[in-house]
Amino acid sequence: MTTAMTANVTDLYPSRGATEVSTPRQDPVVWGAPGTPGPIPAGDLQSFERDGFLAVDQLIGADEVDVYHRELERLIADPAIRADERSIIEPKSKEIRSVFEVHKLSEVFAALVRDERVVGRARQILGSDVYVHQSRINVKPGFGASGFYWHSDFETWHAEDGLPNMRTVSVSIALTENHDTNGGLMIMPGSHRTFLGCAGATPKDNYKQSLQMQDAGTPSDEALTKMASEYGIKLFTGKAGSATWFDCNCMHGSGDNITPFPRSNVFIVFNSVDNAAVEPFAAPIRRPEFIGARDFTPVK
Ligand code: 6CS
Ligand code: FE
Repeated sequence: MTTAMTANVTDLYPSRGATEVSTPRQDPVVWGAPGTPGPIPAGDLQSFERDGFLAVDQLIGADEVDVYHRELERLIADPAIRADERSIIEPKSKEIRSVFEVHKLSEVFAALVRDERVVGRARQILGSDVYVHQSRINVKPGFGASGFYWHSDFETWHAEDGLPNMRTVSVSIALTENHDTNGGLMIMPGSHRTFLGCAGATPKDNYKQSLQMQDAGTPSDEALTKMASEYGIKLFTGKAGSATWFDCNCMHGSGDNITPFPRSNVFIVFNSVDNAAVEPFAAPIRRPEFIGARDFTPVK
């Protein structure tokens, strides 16, 4: 067991050392006590515990989707947003790939974060008040937008952002239809119960490259083959307004989008206020606050 002491916090999940190393999950998946009131029915919480994810067919209505989709279009058409360091540009097409901290850039997305259908589910899963660790819109335009290689978000959020425990949940809300052809989210069901510590130290300023194409923190082919054979791979499709909630440690990724149909979503990461970021567990410096928040104010 690595006992790297970072601000007096034991490193439960070693990663980015010389070799790849698996550690069984040492945290609950659903932190809320059984029967905790909230929007998620008990049966769905149980499947979230088992699979590491929960699909919601219509988290927001079609009319609301138009509001959020128009807001996304407004943001990506704004030259000031494009020039902002919070915008990540597609390496090939030079189109906007993602815009981070949308809950601060846009009152429309700030309202979505506070919506009980959204934050209420996060509180129920995490069993506490929550704050936004990260938010982004992923545009994934058509005609070649590149995907996101296999990874565990928690591996990065632990190693680079200093989240001590697996008490973090993400929601991806589709703003355009997620077909089975335009680069949808893929998750290995059940993979959240094993932490895969990746080999290879984190380069300084890693985020400048990792948000376009992740390298540090990506699993080996052997590990991925073993996990995919054991867990399988589920592709998430759904209409605009559908959502996928997934545990921070799910092994997931998405393919390129070579169709003409954009696969745009808004992605919000809720962290428990009892799991606030400390110093990175396996990186030389913190990532910028627009990627890993340091404002732990609970969402009210
Ligand atoms: O590094 C991160 O925080 C981001 N990277 C990916 C590929 N997924 C999670 C997160 O948005
Ligand atoms: Fe991810």
